[in-house]
Amino acid sequence: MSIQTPPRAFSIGDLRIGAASAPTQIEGGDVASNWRDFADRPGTIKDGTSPRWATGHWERWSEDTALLGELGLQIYRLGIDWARLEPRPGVFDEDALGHYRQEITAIRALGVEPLVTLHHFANPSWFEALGAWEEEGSVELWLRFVRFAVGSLADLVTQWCTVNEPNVYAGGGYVFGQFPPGRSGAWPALRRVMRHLAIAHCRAYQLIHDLQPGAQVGFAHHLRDFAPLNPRNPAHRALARANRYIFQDALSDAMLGGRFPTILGGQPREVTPGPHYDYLGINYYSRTAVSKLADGRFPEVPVSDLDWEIWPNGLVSVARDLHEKYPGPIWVTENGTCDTSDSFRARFLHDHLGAMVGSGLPFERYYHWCLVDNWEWAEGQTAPFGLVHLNWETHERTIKDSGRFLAGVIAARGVTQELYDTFVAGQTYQVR
Ligand code: IFM
Repeated sequence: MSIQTPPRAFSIGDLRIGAASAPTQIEGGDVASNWRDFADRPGTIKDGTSPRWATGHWERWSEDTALLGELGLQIYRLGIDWARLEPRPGVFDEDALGHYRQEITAIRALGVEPLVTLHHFANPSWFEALGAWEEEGSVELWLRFVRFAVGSLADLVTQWCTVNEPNVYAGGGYVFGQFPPGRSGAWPALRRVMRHLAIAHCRAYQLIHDLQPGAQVGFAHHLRDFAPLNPRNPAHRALARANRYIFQDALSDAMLGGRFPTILGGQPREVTPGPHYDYLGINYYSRTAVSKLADGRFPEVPVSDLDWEIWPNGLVSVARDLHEKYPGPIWVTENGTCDTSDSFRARFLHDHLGAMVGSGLPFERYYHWCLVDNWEWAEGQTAPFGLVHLNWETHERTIKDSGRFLAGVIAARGVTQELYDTFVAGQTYQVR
């Protein structure tokens, strides 16, 4: 199967374009979180780095805000750090809140619309010590933070993303051992963590609407395009369906439809079935070729520097499947690629945007992951996804060609022949 190449030049219509980020990956500082503590354990992070350094955004936030303006981005997804805002149970840091208020005010002053994420993989250390999302009481503890955050920012923010990628968080931490708390094969724990995150989203959806009736609320669901490695092999086909259900579809039913299947422990008393979203948030990166209960990929396909298949058609197919069951506006809350030399990112952007606008689906927004190269969790500083290059020594930021390309697309409201010839025509994907 090959990538269906979109036309060289195309209009993006009303699609709004921006970038996304997460506090732990950019801010830096000695914040007492599960990720700081995990990174302190030898051997957990590929290059031994820590979120203590990240990109220095906490000090350089106004430089990064200026970059949003320079690139002409229309929307920006940023997170606020629970661990920073609630360093001790029930005690909120008003200075940190003031810092975020200043940043969000500056973002809005540029005409850029903020979408704020309330949980992006990071927990306060005190919450982690209580057993984190494995415990039923986790939901109430997090909702206390949500009440504080939304109540304190409601005059500046109306668009909220409750939870980022609950499946990746739970899988990374409890099955694959790459995320805190670093456990492997802990399937019963995985189930509890997913259940509690799903309840947390549904309850936050309700709570935010109670606090701010006009809010737009959703979550960022990591969706993969699962395909049988050998489509003629019935076991591969069955496993592709099973993987897909365990990884993403069961959570879609719980978090979008408010219907908790048995695999997630059945219907909780506190959640009423019915829609729990105002937009469909999709984080899409790649396709998985299935021959067993683990990630795999097809041979001889275009790949990123992390060896993830580049498969733009998959973005449309996961969005179509989700939208058929849960109709609504589609916001691509993340899409991007690890490209160390920026030698194929413009083509990646061209091909994904082209697939979206040619699909006939109601894609309203596209948040590129990410703005500035950032700290990529267990990969540390080794996996650059940014539109803007970061010098890790000096923290100097330099816009890449792919950033210039995306800026041009936003300004021209599409890919023009000139943009294509300047940025895309000379780029090819590596095939492995
Ligand atoms: O960096 C991450 C992000 O935090 C969540 N989604 C995937 C990105 C790339 O791995």
